[in-house]
Order: sequence, then C-alpha cells, then structure tokens
Amino acid sequence: MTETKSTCCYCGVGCGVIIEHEAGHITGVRGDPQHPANFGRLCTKGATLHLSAAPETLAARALHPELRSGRGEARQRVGWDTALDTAAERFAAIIAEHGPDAVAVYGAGQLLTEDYYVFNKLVKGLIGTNNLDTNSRLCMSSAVAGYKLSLGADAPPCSYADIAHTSALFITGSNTAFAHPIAFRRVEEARKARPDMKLVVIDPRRTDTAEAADLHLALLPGTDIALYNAMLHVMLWEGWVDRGYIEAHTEGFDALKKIVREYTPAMAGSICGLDRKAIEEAAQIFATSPATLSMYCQGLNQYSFGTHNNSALINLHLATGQIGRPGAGPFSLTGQPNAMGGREVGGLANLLSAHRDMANPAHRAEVAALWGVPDVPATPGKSAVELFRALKSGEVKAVWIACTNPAQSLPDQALVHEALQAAEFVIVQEAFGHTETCAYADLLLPATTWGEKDGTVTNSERAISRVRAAVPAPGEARHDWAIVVDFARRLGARLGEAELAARMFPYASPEEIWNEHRESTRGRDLDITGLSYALLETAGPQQWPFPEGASAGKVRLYEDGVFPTPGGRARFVATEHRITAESPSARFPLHLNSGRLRDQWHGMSRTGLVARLYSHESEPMLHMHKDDMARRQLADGDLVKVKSRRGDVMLKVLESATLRAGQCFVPMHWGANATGGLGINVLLPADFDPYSKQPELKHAAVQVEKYTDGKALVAMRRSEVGTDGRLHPNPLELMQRLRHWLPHFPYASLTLAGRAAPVVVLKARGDDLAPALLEALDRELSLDDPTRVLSYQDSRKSVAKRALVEGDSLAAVRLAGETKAAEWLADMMVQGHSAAAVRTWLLAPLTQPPAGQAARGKVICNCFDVAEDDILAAFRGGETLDALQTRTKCGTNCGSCVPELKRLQHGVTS
Ligand SMILES: Nc1nc2c(c(=O)[nH]1)N[C@H]1C(S)=C(S)[C@@H](COP(=O)(O)OP(=O)(O)OC[C@H]3O[C@@H](n4cnc5c(=O)[nH]c(N)nc54)[C@H](O)[C@@H]3O)O[C@H]1N2
Ligand SMILES: Nc1nc2c(c(=O)[nH]1)N[C@H]1C(S)=C(S)[C@@H](COP(=O)(O)OP(=O)(O)OC[C@H]3O[C@@H](n4cnc5c(=O)[nH]c(N)nc54)[C@H](O)[C@@H]3O)O[C@H]1N2
Ligand code: SF4
Ligand SMILES: [Mo]
Repeated sequence: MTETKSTCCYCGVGCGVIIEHEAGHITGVRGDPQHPANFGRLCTKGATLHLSAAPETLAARALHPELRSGRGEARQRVGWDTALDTAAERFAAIIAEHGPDAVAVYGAGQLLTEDYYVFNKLVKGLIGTNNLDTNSRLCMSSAVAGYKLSLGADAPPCSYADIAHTSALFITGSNTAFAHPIAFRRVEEARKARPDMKLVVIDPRRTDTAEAADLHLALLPGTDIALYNAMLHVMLWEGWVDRGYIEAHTEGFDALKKIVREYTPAMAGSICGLDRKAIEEAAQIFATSPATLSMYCQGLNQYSFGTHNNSALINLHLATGQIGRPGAGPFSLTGQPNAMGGREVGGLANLLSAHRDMANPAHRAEVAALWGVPDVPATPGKSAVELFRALKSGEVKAVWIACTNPAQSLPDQALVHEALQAAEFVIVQEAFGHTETCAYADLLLPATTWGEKDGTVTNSERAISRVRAAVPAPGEARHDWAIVVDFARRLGARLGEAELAARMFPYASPEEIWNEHRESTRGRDLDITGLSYALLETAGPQQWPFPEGASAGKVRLYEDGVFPTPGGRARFVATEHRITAESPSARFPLHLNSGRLRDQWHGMSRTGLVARLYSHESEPMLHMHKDDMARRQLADGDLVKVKSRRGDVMLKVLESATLRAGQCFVPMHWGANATGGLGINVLLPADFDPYSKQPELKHAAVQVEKYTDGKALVAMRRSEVGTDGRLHPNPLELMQRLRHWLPHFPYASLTLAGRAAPVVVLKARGDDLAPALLEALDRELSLDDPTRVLSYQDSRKSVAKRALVEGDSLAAVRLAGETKAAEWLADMMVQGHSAAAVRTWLLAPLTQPPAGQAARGKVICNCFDVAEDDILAAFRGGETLDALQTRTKCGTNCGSCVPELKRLQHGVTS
C-alpha cells in the first residue's frame, strides 16, 4: 500500500487527508495528523471519500469526450482532438460573428487555483471578455463585497486558532455543526477547555449548532441588519463602544450612529421576532467580552441584502475594537474547498487577478502586462444569474460550464433549464456524467477529480494546501487546467493569434501555472512571493500573506489597525433593514429556508454514490412546524406539494421542533436527478444583492398542500459483494437506469440504503401506474421471471407485491398501490434477513409490517452505524451518554454526530 497526502475536496475547512492506494486504486483515507486545519480528524464526508472512489463508482464517471452532432441527437463518443477542435471552432465562429461577449465560462470554487487561473486568463486575456463567473456567486460573493466595503480587501482576518482564544463566539447564519464539522469540533474543544467561553448562535432554526449555544437568537429570516443595528444601539447607550479604536482606525461612524438611533431593542425586537432582553444580552456579551469572534456563512450571504448583512456584523467588530487581536474578528467561513483560491486569482466577472480592481485602469494595465496582452476588458461580465438570463435571451450564445451543476444549484430552475435549452452551444466539463447539467451538454469533457488531481487550494483561514494525485486518471479523463490550455492554443489559432496563445499558455504542469499566479500577487495584500510548491511540500500548508523574505504567513490581519483602504481606515457602512425579495402572502403564507444536511454535498454527484451517506436523511423532506402541519392535517411522511411563484415540487413532510411557526426548511441537495420535477431550486427566486449579485437562496414565500392523488410505488434492489469483490448488480448503474423513470412521476425519490451491500430504493407516486410501466420497471429490477418471483396481486384493493429471492435473501421488491411496509422491507433487505421471514407477509393481503416490527429509523452515527431508535431507547432506559458511547462507540470516531447525540439526550432527560 502507498500513501499520498492531499486535501479533502468538500468544504472550506480544508482538512488534510492521507490517501491509501494500491495498484492504481484508492483503498482508504484518513485524516492527516500534521495538517493544521484538522490535525488528523475527518467528518462523515471526508472519512468516506475512498468509498466515493470505489470501483463501482466508475459507472457514474464521465470517461470519454462526447459530442452531439445536432439538436435532439444523442451524444456520441469522440476523441479529444475532435472534441477540442469542435469547441474551438464553435467558440471562434461565435466570437467572429457576435463578439467576445457572446461566449462565457461558468466555473466553481471546487476548481484548483491552477485550473481557475488558466480559465481566467483564457477568458479575460485571450478571448477578451469578462464573462467568467462561478458558483462562488451563489456562495461567497456577499462576503467578498462585505469585506471590501468595510475593510478594503477581500481577506478574512482570522484563523481557526482564534476559536481557542475567543471568550465570546458568535455563530450567525452558519450551521457549523453540519457544514464545517471539523471547525465545530474545535469549538467544542475550546468550550471544554474554557467553560466560561460564551457561544451565541443567531439562526432562525434551532440547528444542532444552536442547540449547543448559551444564547440562541431565533430571529425571523432576513432580519440580521435590524438585530446588529439594535445591538450597536445598545452598545452606544451603555457606553460599550471603543471610542479610541473608532477614532484611530475607522471612518463613517457618525452616519451609522444616526441610523442606529432608530433601532431600539424594542423596535428591532418586533422586526426580528425577538425578545428585547435577548438583544441586550447579545450586545453585552459581544461588546464586553475580552475577545469576540464571529463566524458566519450563507445565512448572511444568501440574501438580496447579503453584502449589508456582512457589513452590519463587521460594524459591530469595528465599533468595539473586536478585530486584529487573538480571538477577535469577523471570520467568514468559506463554503467550497477553493472558493478562496478562486477569489485570489480574480475568478469572478467583476474581479481581476490578485485582488485587483477591474474599474482601476492601473490594475488592468498591470494584469495586461503580466499576461503579455495589450489590455484586459474594463466592463464587468455577466454574473451567474445574469449569465443564464442572457443565455435565455440569446445575448450570450455559448457557455462552458466546469465543475458546477447549475441545472441543480441555481435558483429559479425553470429559467435555468430554458436557458440551457436555448443556448447554441453548451460545453460541460465534469468528473461525473450523470448531473442535471450534463443532460444539456452538446460537448461533454471528462475531467479528473479528487484523488487524481494535482495543484493547490486555499481554505477559510487563508492557508494554501497541496492537492496531490494518488491514482491515474480513469478512462480518457484529463485535468481541468490541461483541457483549458489545450483549448486555448486551438482557439488562438482560429482567432489568428496562434503565437500569442502559445506564449500565454506554455504550461506543462500545474506548478508552472502556480508560479505565474504567485508573481501576480507581488506587492498585493495577498502577496505569496515567499512560497513555493517545494516549501508547501516540506513545511506543509501556509497562510497568506507570505511575501518574499518572510519566514511565516500571517495568522491574523490588521493587528496594527491599518486597513487596505485609500486612507488606511476601516469603513463603517450605513446599513438599514431591508425586506426579502418575497414576503409571505395569503397565497404563499410560509417562509421557506434552505440549506445543508450533514452527510450530503450539494447536488450529490459524489456523496450520492455512497450508500451510508443517505442513512442520516434518506430523501429531501420539508421540515415544518407542528402547528402549520396540524392546520393542513399533515402527519410525518405525508406527501405535500410545495409551491412558490416559480414552480412546485413534491416532497414528504417532517415535523421539526427546530422551526418557529410560519417557517419551513428544505435541504438544498436534491435536483431533478433524484426527485421528480426540476428539484428543490425551482422554488427559490433569482433576485440578487445589488453589490454582490448573490441570489437570495435562503428565502422564498411558499404554500404547502397535502397531496393524495395517484398511487404509491416502491421498488428496491439489493446488491451483493461477489467473489470478485465487486457489487452485483452495480447499484450505481441501476440508479442511472432508474433515473430515466423519474420524469414519469409527480413525486419520486431515488436513493441508496445500507452499507456494504447497498439497496437502491425508488419511491414514487404516479397518477396511473399502468401495467406496461410496472412491467418495464420489473425488468430493470430482475422481477420479471415468474419462476423466481414471489407475487401477490389484489386488484380490488389495488395492492400488488413482487419479490425476488436469491439464495435465502430478499434481493428485490416492488410494491404498488399500498406501500406502508416499505421502510420495514428496506430494513430487512439492508440487514440481509432471510427471505423466509417475509414470505408469509408477501403472499398475503397484508399492507402494514407485522406487529411489533418497524424500521429502525435514521442512522445518527455513521461511523459505527448506530440508529436513532436505539439511542433514544438507551436514554429512556437511563443510560448515560458516556455509557452509551462505551457500549456502541457512537460519536467516538469522527464526532460529527456528537451535537445530535447531546440533543437527543437533552430531549429525553428534560
Ligand atoms: N454537509 C455539507 N457541508 C457543506 C456543504 C454541503 O453541501 N454539505 N457545502 C459547503 C458550502 S459550498 C457552503 S457555502 C457552506 C454553507 O454553510 P452554512 O451557511 O453553514 O450552511 P446552510 O445550511 O446553507 O445555512 C446556514 C444557516 O443559515 C440559516 N439562516 C437562514 N436564514 C437566515 C437569516 O436570515 N439569518 C441568519 N442569521 N441565519 C439564517 C439557516 O437556517 C442555516 O441553518 O457549507 C459547506 N459545507
Ligand atoms: N436552495 C439552495 N441552493 C443553493 C444553496 C443553498 O444554500 N440553497 N447554496 C449554493 C452554494 S453556497 C453553492 S456553493 C452551490 C453549489 O452548487 P454546485 O456548484 O452546482 O455544486 P456541486 O454539486 O458541488 O457541483 C460541482 C460539480 O463538479 C463536479 N466535479 C467534482 N470534481 C470535479 C473536478 O475536479 N473537475 C470538474 N470539471 N468537475 C468536478 C461534481 O461532480 C459536481 O457535479 O449551490 C448553491 N445553491
Ligand atoms: S470538515 Fe469534513 S468535509 Fe470539511 S474539509 Fe474536513 S473532512 Fe472535508
Ligand atoms: Mo457554497
């Protein structure tokens, strides 16, 4: 076995991993004990990375270039030369006819810095348009705009180490326990070490993060500015602001002071739906603690006033001098593994390399000189939402989408699907071939991914880490940067700039690209001229800035109180409460909030391949308050139609004590490929913040109605590990085939269950389960051979059951009409119970599971497979958490479930 050090490809915590591999296959993964982001730990997602690269996952990979010869035709496999020549020809033709602004690239914060750098240079340097935007627009652009507005540069001033130094931690708009689990482990540790440290959580939901807090402010969605202004009001009234700091290091305080005079705790309390006293208490903790740190994420960024959400919070740090000291400062948590690197190379439609400003002619000239081109364009390009609107209108004709899945993740999916349909030429550069966006690709370019790639990423705390390849590329997949470089030379030739393109894109390795990027940072706030691949190799990850001659990076910025603004002073921003793009109305009476689950990553192209990552939450459920459910006569598991002004989606409903009445929540992960319809994001509006252009993904007004039409259907197939060590049938191949069925049903959910022997589960509800449809489905599941299949049919009651027994175990089941026993049967299949145990049930007109038998409920501890029902039973029986952990080991490995274990214990004992 060989080991290769790399970085986790999921969240912005940026944990170091050690990849174990043998004969070109990844066999295991563990945390890198030397990596400063995680010191050896991994969360549920990181710890299962090797499973996402298991042999059967090849079935889900894009392995060869594929080209569609004409509209409506199926794509055919082609060689790389044909693929890239066609791409270059189409781009060149469109540029010649309509100008460079008629083409665009849409990338992602999951590309490596080197990939990002060449995409940016291609678009802004060679093609000559600023139409290069990325999914960071949906993610961090309000944080970027907020930092620049308030502090002068897009630089998070803090480090993870500050968590251990702070005496008051404010977590706002972030479910750190789910979304940045290893950072949350540090919070737990810090509180254990210093029990007097205060944790204040600001979130409309009582998340596991909020459950851990000393003070939870469950504000109404979109009311953060009113809250922070009121906190400042209290600080002024009580004399808690730091006049010395304000005088010496800031400007603009008077204008803000005038505004916050109006924001009394009582007035803000009514906007935010909070008790006046809670606001005062929060203000006191923030202002009077020796060191206050705030960590924040999408609950602030994803609003149509996201930039001011950020600045209103930073105002508090400036007013109290809680910045530039150990344990103090505004710390924006980055979402993706390299959202930071993307920002560093200027990878957005309004940014230029190394934090330069597009509007600044001197900055443009510097970039042009670095790249050896006469100039770079001055007008900002199209931001994400604007780009898709322009594709729909025909203003932009061709788009190259790389490392992101906009047909799942952008708001207003109806618009996105129309835009991709309307586009003249769509290139999709993907590692996995089954995403919603791949369906629209005229040209599909297979990319390498985690475990195969080489380069660098920057995490939330400005630390640059190496990403290393452990295994070779599968099929004909190529590295993202290499595809861009090859394309750029071919495009250059067609634009009559062959020589220029060859000069601009001479790279033979990611290191050469990185060295050029490094040079672009010379003298800038993020100067990394003192770093090299060799140093990262020998000394491990390093934080920026790290200029030539330095011996270490900076742990903390602005310690001297000097800010990168023209006058060196930080700026107070006059922030006012604004209302969300949509307000609830009689027709759409509920607030809809959306966000992350613990074990899934975005559109699930990778986490969705790993059966055990569905065991915490197996399908997208609409989380709702019990009063709102009662009003609609809803019970857990009922099907509802959730409708906004843009479209609707059918989901199961789940009562949740985490929400206040009038609000509901839906996980963001499920797109058209895993549910019926266009997925969750058909509901969300495309309205965006005027400064950051980040869309309001945290809020829509919706109506919820019970849905009882049609007939229920459940189809399941178990895979076994064969003598060759492979799964038979390959569950991921089966999932691919079953995906084609989803559009037949108004409600559908396609998931995996189990662990070593996974079960593919399709649940659906159809208006008409026609015999022909059932027959075809039975063929997919090997339920069509009457000699091997157990079958019960009762047409009067419209109950139909079918099961396949292989050896002694239940290998496949299909229920139509009545499906109440589905969970129980799925459990029987997952546990590998003998088929004899269900034979009587199958062959009788029974619909409910046998008395006393039920499914064991969601799995809380993923590492040791411990389910909720067993945990609750233990607590009810008086077992302590320690005893439970000794007995079952739950929560003792990655720790991701510890917050939930504590909440369950609290629920039973209080
Ligand atoms: N497991 C998992 N982890 C991830 C990801 C993933 O897909 N899965 N994705 C990564 C990425 S790219 C990102 S950007 C991060 C996102 O990380 P987070 O932002 O922490 O995650 P979310 O669940 O999107 O939203 C955070 C919280 O904002 C709250 N919120 C909603 N409205 C408001 C409001 O008006 N005010 C306040 N104060 N809070 C509000 C929501 O209730 C939610 O609990 O996660 C990263 N980590
Ligand atoms: N409702 C709602 N919607 C949201 C959000 C929300 O909170 N609520 N959050 C938003 C946020 S913060 C984000 S960041 C976005 C994320 O949205 P997306 O960017 O669409 O999310 P992913 O599914 O991670 O897409 C990354 C794609 O890149 C592919 N890929 C992986 N590795 C590689 C590689 O090395 N090279 C290439 N070429 N491809 C690769 C993956 O298979 C995957 O399909 O979603 C946004 N959408
Ligand atoms: S916290 Fe989890 S998902 Fe994030 S980098 Fe670490 S292991 Fe990966
Ligand atoms: Mo994100």
